[in-house]
Amino acid sequence: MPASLCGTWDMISNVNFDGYMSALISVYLRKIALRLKLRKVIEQQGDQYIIKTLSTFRNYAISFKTGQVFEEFTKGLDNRHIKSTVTWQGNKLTCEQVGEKKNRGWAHWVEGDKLHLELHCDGEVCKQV
Ligand code: ECB
Repeated sequence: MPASLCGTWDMISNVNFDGYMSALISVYLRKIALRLKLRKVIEQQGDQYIIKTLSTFRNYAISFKTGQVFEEFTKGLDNRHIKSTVTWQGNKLTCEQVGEKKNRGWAHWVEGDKLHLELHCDGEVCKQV
């Protein structure tokens, strides 16, 4: 069993967030987003998950069951409609996001007492802890 991702996690590092966002949105919002200290709140009951990304500027939340494709609308982010599927790959909770943007997705895992997140889109990779 992978370590639980549940809890409230405050960002301590964020590498190439601007590169990742540049694959999705224009420069104006990126300037605001780059300054944010994001908080993740992850809740789980069985294979049902809620992941909230919270900030002083905007909040974003998704709810899904692992292994089942769901319609995701990235409201307040890049405002795209995508088809998302979240599965466990070893110790990583991984999401594939199929839509207009190629090679889009993310992976969450726990290492020690830290939550890691890798976000990717096109050739860009952002690494958050
Ligand atoms: C919700 C806080 C961020 C608000 C930033 C506002 C504008 C930026 C617009 C688009 C940039 C693209 C993505 C923002 C990046 C992070 C927010 C959610 C990232 C994500 O997909 O998280 C996953 C994995 O934890 C769950 O939704």
